[in-house]
Amino acid sequence: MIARFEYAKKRYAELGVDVEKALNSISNKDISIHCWQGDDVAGFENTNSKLSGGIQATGNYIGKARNFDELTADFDKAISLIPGKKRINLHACYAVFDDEYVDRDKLMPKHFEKWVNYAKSRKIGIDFNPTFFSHPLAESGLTLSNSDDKIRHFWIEHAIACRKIASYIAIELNDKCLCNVWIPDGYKHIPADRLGPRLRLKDSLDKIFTEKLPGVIDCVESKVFGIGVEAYTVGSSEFYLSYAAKHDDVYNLLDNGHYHPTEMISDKISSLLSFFNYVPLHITKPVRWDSDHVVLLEDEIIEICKEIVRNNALDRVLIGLDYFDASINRIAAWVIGARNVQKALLFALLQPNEKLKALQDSGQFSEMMMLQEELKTLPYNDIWEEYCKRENVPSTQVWFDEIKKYEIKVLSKRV
Ligand code: RNT
Ligand code: ZN
Repeated sequence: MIARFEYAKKRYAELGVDVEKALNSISNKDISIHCWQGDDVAGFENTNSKLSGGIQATGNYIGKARNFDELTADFDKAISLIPGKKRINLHACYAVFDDEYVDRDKLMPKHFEKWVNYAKSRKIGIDFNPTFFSHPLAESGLTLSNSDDKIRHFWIEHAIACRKIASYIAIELNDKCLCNVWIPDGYKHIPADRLGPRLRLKDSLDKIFTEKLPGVIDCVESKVFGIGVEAYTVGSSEFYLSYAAKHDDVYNLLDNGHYHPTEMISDKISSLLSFFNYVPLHITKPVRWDSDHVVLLEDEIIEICKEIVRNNALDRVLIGLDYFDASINRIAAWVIGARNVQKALLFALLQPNEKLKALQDSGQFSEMMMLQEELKTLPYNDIWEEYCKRENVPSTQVWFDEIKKYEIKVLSKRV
């Protein structure tokens, strides 16, 4: 093993790549893992609201987590098999109610105290999201853009409550907390008025973001369409990009499932880096639509990671995962997707980026193409295995044995 790693290191060094530096960079980069893969975006409210908002988790695999203890136990299992620094991404519907249930506009920091203690004990960060779906007041399909002032006000209050919770989390963990606004608002049929809902959304956002809150990085997430809202999405890409451009402390989150199928976010990151301090991401795998399949190690994921690394933007691009697959072991889904993002990042860190840029700038495109292709088959996996070893996680497919054992011992008992 050592011999293979040393050989691989030498091969990369020949191209000017410092493998130790790459290993050091990757182990310091945190990835925000979405809690909602563990329970098909169900949350803990127990109000019988079905998942709504034009998103869907399909499948019926055994063992979905049903409460805080189960979800954190499953998450623990997942992160024990994923190398690198981890964060957990929470939605407001994962509030833990010890005494009585409160509606979303009344949520308070205390409802996330258990999560904060969990994060402290695991030494991980937390990111946060208000939940604008799976709720009776989201049933009309419109939340922050609703023409009914009462409904719109309810959701504004919810978002403000969530920003306060995000600030509480940031202060408690002595960290930043990304707070992401995604709303499902839109229409199934061709609307008669496209501007009205957008102006109402703009006004709602102004109210939500009035107060600057310590530790919070605010962002907005656009979308192209959802199930049942195919004709019109209020929070479109142009809408939120313009909003973020006009508001100093609001950033534009890119979800790679939220664009037309041939539109790649790997080409958008550098544009946003030209104007914004932060570029938050949701990494997913869209199949024909925003299907939120498990992230695989594919060209676009590698290209996204290359953009982060070669633009020296590891601190500015905030990586989060976003998918929900209920058709396979949910913990395996977490681990496969997160390991793949780690693999793509490591691959990107092992590119001779300065050399490749110089070839581009001097117009040497034959050599640039040749080198990019040769790099694809360098002994990358030997570096990956060494990385996993240093991180104390299984370096090969044997991690799946842990999943099988856990499925028998724990998941299969959840009936
Ligand atoms: C939906 C968005 C959003 C959600 C999560 C659950 O299309 O991608 O980010 O997936 O908030
Ligand atoms: Zn998303």
